[in-house]
Amino acid sequence: MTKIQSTCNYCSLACNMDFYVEDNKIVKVLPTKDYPVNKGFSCIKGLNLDKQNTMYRTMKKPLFMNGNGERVEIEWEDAFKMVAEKIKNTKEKYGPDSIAAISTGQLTLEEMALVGHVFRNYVGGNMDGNTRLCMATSVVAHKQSFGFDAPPYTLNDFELSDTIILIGSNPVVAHPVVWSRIRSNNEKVVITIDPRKSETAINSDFYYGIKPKSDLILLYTLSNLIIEKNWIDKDYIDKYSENFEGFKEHVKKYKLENVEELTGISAERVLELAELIHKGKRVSIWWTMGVNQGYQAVRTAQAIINLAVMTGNIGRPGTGPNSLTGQCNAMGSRLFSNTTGLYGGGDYDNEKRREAVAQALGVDSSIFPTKPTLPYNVIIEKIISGEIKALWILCTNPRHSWINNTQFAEAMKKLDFFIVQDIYDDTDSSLDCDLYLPVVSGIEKEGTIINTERRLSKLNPVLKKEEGTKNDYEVILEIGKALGMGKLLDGWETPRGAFNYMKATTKGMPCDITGIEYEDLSYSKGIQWPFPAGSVLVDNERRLFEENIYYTPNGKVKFIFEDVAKNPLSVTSEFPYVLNTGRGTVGQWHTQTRTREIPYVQGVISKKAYIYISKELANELKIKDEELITVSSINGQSRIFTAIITKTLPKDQLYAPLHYIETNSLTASIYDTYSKEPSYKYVPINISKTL
Ligand SMILES: Nc1nc2c(c(=O)[nH]1)N[C@H]1C(S)=C(S)[C@@H](COP(=O)(O)OP(=O)(O)OC[C@H]3O[C@@H](n4cnc5c(=O)[nH]c(N)nc54)[C@H](O)[C@@H]3O)O[C@H]1N2
Ligand SMILES: Nc1nc2c(c(=O)[nH]1)N[C@H]1C(S)=C(S)[C@@H](COP(=O)(O)OP(=O)(O)OC[C@H]3O[C@@H](n4cnc5c(=O)[nH]c(N)nc54)[C@H](O)[C@@H]3O)O[C@H]1N2
Ligand code: SF4
Ligand SMILES: [Mo]
Repeated sequence: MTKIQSTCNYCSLACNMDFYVEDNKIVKVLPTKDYPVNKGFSCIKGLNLDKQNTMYRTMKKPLFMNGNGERVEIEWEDAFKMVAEKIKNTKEKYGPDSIAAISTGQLTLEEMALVGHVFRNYVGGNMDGNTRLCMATSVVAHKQSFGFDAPPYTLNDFELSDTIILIGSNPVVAHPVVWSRIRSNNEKVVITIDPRKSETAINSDFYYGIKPKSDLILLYTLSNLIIEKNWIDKDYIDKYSENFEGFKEHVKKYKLENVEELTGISAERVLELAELIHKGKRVSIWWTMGVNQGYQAVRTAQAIINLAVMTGNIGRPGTGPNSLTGQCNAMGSRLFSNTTGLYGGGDYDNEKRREAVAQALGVDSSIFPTKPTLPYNVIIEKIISGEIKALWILCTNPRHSWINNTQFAEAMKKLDFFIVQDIYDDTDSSLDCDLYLPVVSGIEKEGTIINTERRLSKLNPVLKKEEGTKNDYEVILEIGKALGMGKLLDGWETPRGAFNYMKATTKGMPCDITGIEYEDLSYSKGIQWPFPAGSVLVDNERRLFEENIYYTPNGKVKFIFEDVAKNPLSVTSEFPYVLNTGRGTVGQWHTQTRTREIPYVQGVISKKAYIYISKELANELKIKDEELITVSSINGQSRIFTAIITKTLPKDQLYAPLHYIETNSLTASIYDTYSKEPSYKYVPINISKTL
């Protein structure tokens, strides 16, 4: 029996697991004992990583949808040629803007880099990632405030904090290993701010039930109060930040008198929260999708950053304004997918940066686009308007996960050519595509993953893949060859080569990893960026900004703020309730393509879409537990759900897990102004008994 250490490629913690393998079969999976992230623990998804492509085995060969609407198997060579021809012909006829690709935060760093090279650098098409649905808000907030997309913390800050504030974050369900670390000792205060009494809220010391999407008002009021009480760290503000005076003036209008009406939290309780922050010696504030997915999300994330900075809770152990990522390699996608920014961070319109990246890759800088890609929502809109004709999606399932997902169904119909690269041929997106490219799952491939605390770890092939099957890297490389990239693919032949290119692009950047050898990542404890050449690893837990120098031109962190805007969609008399959406259970992963293979999960979860409704509303409308109800959305769609009565919701709110396709049929096309991240968590709806 051989023990192979690899990385869990579900959530952004990227736990390490030991796979015991005999005769190319996994006999046992155990969490790696001394890995700094999970320290011998894991959740049910990690323990069941062996169950992928077993019950729903994908094809070995591509499937082409012929003129009669039948899917026929074709040879790989023909598929590569077909993709290349379609891309070239469409580009010739309609220009490079007529083709698009959507990638993901769940591929490896090397796969992302290669597809960016093929599709953005060479083809010149638009390419965004599903990270837009998830992390775009944090990216923009970090870039503007810190000068670089740099989550400052190390996971050990959870243990080191004496006061932990979770805003729009439900780690009990979404980051279970983190939750066990939060609760590893009872000496700290855990505070949760969420419109519903989530699994995390129930287990917290303090819970603040906030009106949906009113966090910005709460944070500004809290800041004003803390400034008035002089509970700020004046020395830190003076030395290391910019525009505090502007912020101080700005928040003056956010007064305790109005806070209850606007946020649902009483003045006394806001004062209590301010006192808890003031009393804490090491306060950390963690946010996830309840903040990122909103119409004014970037400014909300920045209000958290402002609060941490002005109270001196940054750059020290156990502190920080800390954004938790979602998908295993969201951080890799943010730095190396070549979509919204250039490889290694930095902007497309920065000529110096284009030159530096060109030098690292040994190419002429003219191959790089000079502007960022069109964002996801614009790509979909342009497919519908007929301007984008061909789409290639990799490792994402937007027919289910895209906001207002019937819009994606409409887009699919409009496309001249739709390519899906997935481990399953029966996802909601792959079922109706023109060309399905089957790939093996994470346990049969290699590469690098960067987790939420900037830690690089290695995905190692646990099993040898079957002959005739292909992994993502091979498929993308072959498409590049078929497109005629020739010498432009020199050095890209293997994931190791791609890693070395990417490493070179980071030289001198905040995320410098020039000191990391690809080989050294295997069987290691992972390495957090930055790690420039010549670095010596002294500690496995490193946080940023310990020297209080930021990545902005003047080295100071910026206070950024604006007036609270009105939600573009509010409840009306016709749609009087708010639908909130998010994760349902630890065992269910997004669109459930993978977790449907875990028998323990299948044994306990609902097979049909369900929605939580408060006891009060159910009583008023005479809805019984487990009765079917029809939910109609302001977006014009209605769907049937099983009603589950709960005590965790206020009367006027309902909650539906995103794991069922019905949920996103109801969400509405609203995005944050700066990040274009969808506002998944607020939809005006109405409900009725299903007749
Ligand atoms: N089991 C499981 N784990 C996962 C995933 C999964 O699919 N399944 N997905 C992974 C991914 S990609 C991600 S991004 C993370 C997401 O991790 P989380 O963001 O923690 O999960 P969500 O359930 O989307 O949302 C968190 C909370 O935000 C709250 N919320 C909604 N609106 C508001 C608001 O206006 N204000 C505040 N303060 N809170 C609000 C919701 O009620 C919810 O409890 O989970 C990761 N982990
Ligand atoms: N209503 C609502 N909607 C949401 C959210 C919400 O909170 N509320 N959250 C949003 C967020 S944060 C996220 S991250 C998105 C997630 O949305 P998606 O990315 O669409 O969801 P997944 O189910 O993770 O899709 C991943 C796909 O990749 C395939 N796959 C797995 N491994 C591999 C591989 O190695 N290679 C390839 N090529 N394919 C592979 C899987 O079979 C699956 O089809 O959903 C978003 N949608
Ligand atoms: S907590 Fe996340 S990374 Fe760890 S085993 Fe579970 S899904 Fe995998
Ligand atoms: Mo996500």
